[in-house]
Amino acid sequence: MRSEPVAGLRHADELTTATLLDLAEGVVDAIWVRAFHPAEECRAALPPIIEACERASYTLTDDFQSIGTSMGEAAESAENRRRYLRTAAATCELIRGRIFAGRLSPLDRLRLVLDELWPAGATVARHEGAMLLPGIIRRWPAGGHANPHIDQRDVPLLAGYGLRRRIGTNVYLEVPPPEDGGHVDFWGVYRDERSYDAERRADYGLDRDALGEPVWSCRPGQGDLLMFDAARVHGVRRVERGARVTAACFVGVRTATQPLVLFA
Ligand SMILES: O=C(O)CCC(=O)C(=O)O
Repeated sequence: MRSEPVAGLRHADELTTATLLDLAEGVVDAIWVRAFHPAEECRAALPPIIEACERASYTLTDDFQSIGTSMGEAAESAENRRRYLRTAAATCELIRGRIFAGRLSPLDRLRLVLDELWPAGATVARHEGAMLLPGIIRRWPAGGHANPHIDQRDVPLLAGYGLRRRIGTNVYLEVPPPEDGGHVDFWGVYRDERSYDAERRADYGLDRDALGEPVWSCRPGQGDLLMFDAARVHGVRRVERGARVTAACFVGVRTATQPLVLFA
């Protein structure tokens, strides 16, 4: 693997203007805020999430379930891209109206907080006037995992933005019991997305066995928020028991004088 080796990860434990700017500039690698969203509100959202996951179909992999068509899926074909744009508003309404049912969802709250903290505010990303999906829900049942991967900036729906950084952003609504996996493991960084493409597996991501030990592993608690540079190779360790549920999006960074853009 040609990513740059690192000795460990620097992370901040508060979300402030200063830590966001540090993450945007690569001064810190991650922001990990404990108990960002109240645990009882995470728990209340789980039954409608399970119900919606049973109905949803994620086409890229069987390794986890997803409510909403993701940017990763949209990047696979023109038909997926059309579906992504066609379904974004309905997915947003399902998550806001049925799943969080009158309570502020963690990603809606995050968007407000980012709008207040970032010098030029934060908004939903758009493509030719159409809203991109601002958030998605993912569920890993026992046995679920995600291969190590990066999330690329160079994808068609984001082309107009010229993003300097793509920040992976997850709020953990359910986590497996301690010792039962679900960690987010981190390795090195790909500066050049084409070299990542050259090493990709046929399904998605990279071979975990070829990467060696992760440089940092985060085991988030229920309600925690984790934000990290998505150019850094990351993967979800296999869930041995229980389940893992996240509210996920990406935060796109241009410069401090341009708004952050959110998409999933
Ligand atoms: O669920 C997580 O903790 C990380 C998910 C992931 O791989 C990503 O956000 O790209």
